[in-house]
Amino acid sequence: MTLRKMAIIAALPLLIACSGKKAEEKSSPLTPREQLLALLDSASTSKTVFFGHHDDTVYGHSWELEEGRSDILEIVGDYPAVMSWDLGGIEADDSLNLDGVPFERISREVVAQDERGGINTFSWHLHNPVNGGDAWDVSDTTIVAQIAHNPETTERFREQVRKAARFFNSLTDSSGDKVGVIFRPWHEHNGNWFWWGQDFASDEDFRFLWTEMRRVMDEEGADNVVYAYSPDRVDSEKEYLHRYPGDKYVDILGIDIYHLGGEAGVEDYREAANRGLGIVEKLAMEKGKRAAFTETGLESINMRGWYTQVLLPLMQRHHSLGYVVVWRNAPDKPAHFYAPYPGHIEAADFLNFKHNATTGFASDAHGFAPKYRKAART
Ligand code: BMA
Repeated sequence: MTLRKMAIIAALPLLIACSGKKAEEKSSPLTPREQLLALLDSASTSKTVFFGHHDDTVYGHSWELEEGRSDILEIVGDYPAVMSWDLGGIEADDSLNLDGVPFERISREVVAQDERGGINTFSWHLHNPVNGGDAWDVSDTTIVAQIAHNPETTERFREQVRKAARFFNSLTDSSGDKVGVIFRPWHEHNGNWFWWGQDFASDEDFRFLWTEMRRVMDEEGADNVVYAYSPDRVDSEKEYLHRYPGDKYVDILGIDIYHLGGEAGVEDYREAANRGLGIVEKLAMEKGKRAAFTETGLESINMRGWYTQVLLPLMQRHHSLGYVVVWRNAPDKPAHFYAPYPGHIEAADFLNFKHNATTGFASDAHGFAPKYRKAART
């Protein structure tokens, strides 16, 4: 045996140990946050925009809380790639959220969506911590200031956030691992319809909602959460960033823009959406963030071909977006729906939308599963 060979043999255990370690590192699963972000990156680079629907599997236009149903599934044979949910009510220890959905059911649906390879996102229409008024109660315009400056209110606010954090922490899959979710609090803050809206807070106090919320979420160990920022329509980058809390608080740059006024409003919508999404894409690129169309839709879809003629061209033009979410199909308000349902005249158009290469549904998201996603979930 040559000296050289002997040296190699002597070094073998070390080499094996090293390569073993390397292999282990390489195949170790991503954290839930990393998995979610990687999935959005895959969509973005492959010019796929995932389709999402609020409360998709918990009720539809003419049914409520049945298991296994979805208006989208019943039209196109696939689930949305993104399920949107709302945490409103968790802060008051309610068992049902503000739209009557049991939180226990939402938890199960989040896990089911994760198991099918899709994404979950949460908004939060929370009651204020001063007088318990709902998200739309703007009669007291000092709520945000009180949260920021009145120690007792600050503590009540922290407690609200702790309850949200505990809910996120409780979202675990069948292997006991936490499920990564998107959280999109303080949405549409540049409007004046929520107590955290533009005219009801100073810039600094509004930012406190974000920074303190995030501090408490981190303190509670809610490390499975990806954060989305989503103002309503804006005209400029400056306006978009007006109350931006800072890069360290936000992972996804989003925007909420609805098509208002039926067919007569189509140009206004196209213009506002092209402008807003252009801003979101540009800033996301510059800041190394993900981009999304966090809420949109045409209530009642009272225009022919809306999905393929209006929404799809926006998605094709702004293909770096990770996803687009349309709002809910309310079971108790017949005109309050944003996705077609079986029998609706736009169901056929929606099927064409689904078959277009740009749009991604749950099975597409499953195909994009990040390389190091846990074996159990691939
Ligand atoms: C609004 C409407 C309301 C609903 C709220 C929160 O846009 O859909 O009916 O309660 O969102 O989901």
